[in-house]
Amino acid sequence: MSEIVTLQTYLERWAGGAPAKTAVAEAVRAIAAAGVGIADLVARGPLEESLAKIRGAEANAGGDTQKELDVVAEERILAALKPTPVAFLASEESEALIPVNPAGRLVVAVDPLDGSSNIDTNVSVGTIYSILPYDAGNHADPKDAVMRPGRDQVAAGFLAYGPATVLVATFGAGTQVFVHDRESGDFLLARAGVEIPAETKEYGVNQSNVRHWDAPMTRYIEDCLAGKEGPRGKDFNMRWVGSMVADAFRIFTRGGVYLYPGDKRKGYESGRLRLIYEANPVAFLTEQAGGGATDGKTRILDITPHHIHQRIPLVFGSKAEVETIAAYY
Ligand code: AHM
Ligand code: MG
Repeated sequence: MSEIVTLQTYLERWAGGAPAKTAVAEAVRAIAAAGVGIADLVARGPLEESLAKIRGAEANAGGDTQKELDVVAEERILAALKPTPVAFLASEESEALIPVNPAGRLVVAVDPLDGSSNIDTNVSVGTIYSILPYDAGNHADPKDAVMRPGRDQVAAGFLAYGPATVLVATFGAGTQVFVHDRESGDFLLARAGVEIPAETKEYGVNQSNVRHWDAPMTRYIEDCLAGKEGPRGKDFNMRWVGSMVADAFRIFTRGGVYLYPGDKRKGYESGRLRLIYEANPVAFLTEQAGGGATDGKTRILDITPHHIHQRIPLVFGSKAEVETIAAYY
């Protein structure tokens, strides 16, 4: 029987006692622990109906409506990070950076609850995180620490609260899948060194937006829809959960591509996903699993953000298919 490796053991081995890595390990452990609490809330489904309620008339920092669970999830993550070496938290739900621990040497960026529109539908939702170094001496404004291209991330990952609560994590040396074991309470390593198949016949996109898309995107999907007889010479399948974490988990399991392009709707010119706490962590995980991530023209991890809550067109998944899509652009 192969060795059972808990998240704790994995993190200790990875950090090897090095202070900088131990700090990252502490932050990831805290986020995972907060995630277990959020998963418990999500699992109560309609028994916690109020969590799916829209908060007053409030919109979050990105201009979306805020649900009760969005805010509760942020509070849980912030509380879990307090005793860790994290200096600041950037969150989808808060306009400005939130101070966490003045002695911290990391910044964490999170989407506390990804897939908010699915909260009351018993469909997977999740938490996405990105971890970057913070140096009080170098970063005059703490915001400078998060306004970095994604290639500077030291770790990233997401939790998906589905039939299983999973943690997909990278520390820059491959992508690992951990599964929360309800019996022991631990996250157990289930798949090490995930490899996304380079080729695929499966794409995920919100096709109801077709009339708003630009020409390259429309042409790509038309060619997929044309199937065997079309220019792609193969029949495609379509899957769209509407929670990026769930779509990403499927891609990490069997390949595929996820697309959220920019479109002509007001506010969607750069798509829907946020660069710093959605696209960057998923791009890091994807590349570490042999896949690709682009905005159509530029590698996601090479884009320098100009705003904490900036959106970015996002295509990620099976490498060859991502390259094909980039070629349409
Ligand atoms: P959220 O963080 O507010 O939940 O928004 C991000 C979500 C993604 O999880 C999902 O893929 C996408 O938005 C769905 O958007 P749409 O409802 O336009 O299809
Ligand atoms: Mg999200």
